[in-house]
Amino acid sequence: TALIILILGLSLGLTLGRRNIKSTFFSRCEKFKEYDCQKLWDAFQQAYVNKDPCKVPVEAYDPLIAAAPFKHQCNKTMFWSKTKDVVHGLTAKRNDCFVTLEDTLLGSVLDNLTWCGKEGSNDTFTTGCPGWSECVNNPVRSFWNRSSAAFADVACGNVTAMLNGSINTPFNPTSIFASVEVPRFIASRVKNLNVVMVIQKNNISNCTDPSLKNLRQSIDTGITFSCKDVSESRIQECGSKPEIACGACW
Ligand code: C8R
Repeated sequence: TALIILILGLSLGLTLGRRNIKSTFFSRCEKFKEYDCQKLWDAFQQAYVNKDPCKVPVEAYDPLIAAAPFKHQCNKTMFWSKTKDVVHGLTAKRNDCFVTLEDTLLGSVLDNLTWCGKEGSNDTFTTGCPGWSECVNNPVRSFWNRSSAAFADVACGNVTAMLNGSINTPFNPTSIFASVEVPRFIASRVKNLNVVMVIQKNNISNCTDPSLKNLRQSIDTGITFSCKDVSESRIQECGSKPEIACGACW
């Protein structure tokens, strides 16, 4: 009987785990009225299901991206690197000013989730999946690389990026922001890149950091670059004062 209970427990756990990501996907997806969530779930699954979880290239998500294209959000696009919490604390309150990838359908549906498939199975697993750096072509990493590329492709006008002044290299070449998004900013679409350096009490870098010089030098010459050191509390204030105009916040 112990064995039967164990097997029942395992299969129940498996079913629940699976239903979990699917139901999370659907409940988050249904908040976006104009999309067919079943169609998107199918497009999502085909990217990794029945595959070795270390052999899911970024292109595997092309059909998913095609099924949920980003709308143009000129002047509002917000990028970030190592500042997720500050940024989302702000955009939760000021989405009239800034739109992050997590404010779009794809970003919001898959935020904070882990998933992978397995060869010879049509299931979605949420445990035992490769970690971010375990292999490059893992399902989660490829998704964020692919969706970040698509998100950067539609950025235009005034673009904002929040970087972290509490780390050594705020503009880190290995980040998605540096390696995937910035290279896709082209002067015919993006006019200004405005970096907001988030300054906490014990900051160790700011806009004068050498990595910011690299950023300034790596962008297309037609794009105007600016960087401003702004305290974290000031950014939080911006979120709680909806009467302040978007551009006048810092
Ligand atoms: N972007 C990348 N990664 C994202 C993401 C997103 O929108 N949303 C989530 N949840 N993640 P980091 P970065 C997860 O190292 O590498 C876009 C992924 O699991 O602080 O420069 C976004 O448009 C991934 O492991 O920053 C933003 O501009 C970490 O968060 C950059 O790319 C990446 O967080 C941020 O990517």
